[in-house]
Amino acid sequence: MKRIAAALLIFCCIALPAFAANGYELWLPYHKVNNTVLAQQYTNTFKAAFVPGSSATVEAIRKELSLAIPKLTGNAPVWNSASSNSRLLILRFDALKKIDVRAKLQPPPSHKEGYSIFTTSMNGASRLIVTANTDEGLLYGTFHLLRLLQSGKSIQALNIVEAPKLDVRVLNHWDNLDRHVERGYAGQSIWNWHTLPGYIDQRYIDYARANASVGINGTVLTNVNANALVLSEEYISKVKALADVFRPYGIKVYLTARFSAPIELGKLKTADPLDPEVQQWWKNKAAEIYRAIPDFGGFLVKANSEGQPGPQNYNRTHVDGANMLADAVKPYKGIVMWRAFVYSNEVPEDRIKQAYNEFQPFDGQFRSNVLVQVKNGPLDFQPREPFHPLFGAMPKTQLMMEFQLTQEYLGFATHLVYLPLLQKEVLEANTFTGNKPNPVKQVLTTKVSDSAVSGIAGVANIGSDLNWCGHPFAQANWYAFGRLAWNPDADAKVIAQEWIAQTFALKNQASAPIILRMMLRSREAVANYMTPLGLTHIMGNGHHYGPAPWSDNLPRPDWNPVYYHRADSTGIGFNRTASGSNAIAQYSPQVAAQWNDPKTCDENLLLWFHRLPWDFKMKNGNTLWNNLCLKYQWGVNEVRTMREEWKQVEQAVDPMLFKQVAQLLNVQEQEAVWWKNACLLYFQTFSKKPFPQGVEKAGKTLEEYKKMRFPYAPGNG
Ligand code: BDP
Repeated sequence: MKRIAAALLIFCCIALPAFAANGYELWLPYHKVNNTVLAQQYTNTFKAAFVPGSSATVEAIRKELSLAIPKLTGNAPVWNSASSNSRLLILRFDALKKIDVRAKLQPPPSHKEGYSIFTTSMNGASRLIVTANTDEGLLYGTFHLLRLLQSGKSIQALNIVEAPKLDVRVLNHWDNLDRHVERGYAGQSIWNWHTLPGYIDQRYIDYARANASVGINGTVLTNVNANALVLSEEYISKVKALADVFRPYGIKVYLTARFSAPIELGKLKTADPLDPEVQQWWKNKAAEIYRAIPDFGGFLVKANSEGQPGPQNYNRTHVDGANMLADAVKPYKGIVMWRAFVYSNEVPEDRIKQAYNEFQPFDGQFRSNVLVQVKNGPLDFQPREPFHPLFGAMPKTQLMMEFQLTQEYLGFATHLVYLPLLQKEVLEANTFTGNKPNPVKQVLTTKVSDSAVSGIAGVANIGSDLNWCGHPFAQANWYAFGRLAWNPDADAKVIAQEWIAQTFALKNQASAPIILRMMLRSREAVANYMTPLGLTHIMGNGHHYGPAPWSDNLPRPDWNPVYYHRADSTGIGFNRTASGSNAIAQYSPQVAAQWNDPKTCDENLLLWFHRLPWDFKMKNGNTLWNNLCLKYQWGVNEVRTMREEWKQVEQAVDPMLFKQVAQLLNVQEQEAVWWKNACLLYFQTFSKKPFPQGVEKAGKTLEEYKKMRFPYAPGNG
């Protein structure tokens, strides 16, 4: 018996370090600070901490510090009951002002979520102060402070003033009530609807902590392909249980509203938005939800898109539909996020033009509590797309951005792709609308009216996997989404550095820049081994796994890859200039002028806008065919470099994590090679040209690639 116990003990001791690196703690592992000077500085500061108040949010702040500080410093924080003798003060500004009227204070910004962190002398002694106008501001300030501690920064002389640049910073969960996550690659939905409301999984709390730590202040719990059931009385009580968990962390819940819910739940004959009974049904439903959840955020709606019901079923418009819901939630300060991801079943129009065509004419007609949620890219979250032409084209409508964090089109959860680089490309893109520089990020942050709220959404990459996101590096995309949502001006590289510093307990600091290089490399790598030079949407049908540029068997032409690349013996690409679909005319004249000419068009968007012969001469003097081949090869080579870089950090990272990422990078390399070979062999049937020097031979035949089937690829449907 004793021997078993001893063996168990040894086993636990061996198992523990590995458990610590399983990724569950995300970027909040609070690793022990190994710099003794800093550890002492932190310990001293937290030896006398004054965090007054009894609200649930202040409780959450104290709880977080009680968790973090002992792990970071080895010493628990000591809570003072008075400000005198306290080295750290975390309290609201109105209370702070009363403590020492002569002290030099850094007031927080007026924004309700803003805060300031500064060092000053109070009553003759040096103090570290976190202050804000609200408890949420204090929470964000506390997490900022913890970020500094986790990154090994000195906190002796601080002067930080922060406020978010966007109001609504939400995750969109494409989670079904049966726990299947549409386009989810990290397990099941974390919402266990069956055991709610009685059972509160610790995960819900940890999810809230993680979001609050990066400033995410909302969560849409359910799939855009919505189920009306979530609006039933039974489910509202489950949603309320989650809302109660999230509230202390400044997070509001939102639900997707199925447009036909009045018929399905309310047994009405119609869901016509102009029908008074329908309007009343939604008003009653809103009242019912707000009775249970007074700070309910509002609705997200996918209507008349990919088979979802909507106002057009009744010959009404998106404006009629959105405004009806907006009126229902307005008394409670709720909002409606109405998606612009629509394309018509009937019109044989270039698919990427359709959202603009349908929405732009409605500029100025939406209620002020409606945000039109525009996907990144006029098509659909591809590895690279030009910015959506609606940005800048609806100056009287509040538009919000929808980024996709789950990697539906970027290698699922097996490819390491650091998405903020892709996102920054778009946020910084200049729309040139209004005859002035007007980057997409400015369109998002500019309020179109005094009562408007601004926003941004990220389609979550979170599931029940132990490490939440499947790929350990996919956590960086969740982290960075929050940071960019807070401040779209932020630098993607700096965010990656922050994430690395907090997440990994690196045994040597020389490894951090190597990991950073891998992450920075990953964005161009994926665009090149999947869809270089502006190619798009050439993945497998339905599940979207792997390459299938030959696919042409789906009923709608614009669901098939052949529709997008249009390769034949005369060339490749989609002509979107005036002589083609003229999608280019949806952009401002400056932007259109640049992209209209293949000589001035960004090469990485070339085949998005142009159809060109295989021997078209590109800027480097090489033909289009040769460039295409070399780009694919370059993408593959970059993944190989990432693999080599990861090997260099083996000694610095946890062994289990090392092995996990090493294996995933092997898969990524194999899949990059698969993409390159399958696409080039297929395009070669039209170009009839050999691979140029430097491009590896394909290991399989085109027929072999075409035969590959993946009936159980995850995330589908
Ligand atoms: C597509 C996805 C599909 C989503 C749709 C959407 O394949 O699963 O429902 O977008 O965003 O990219 O509505």
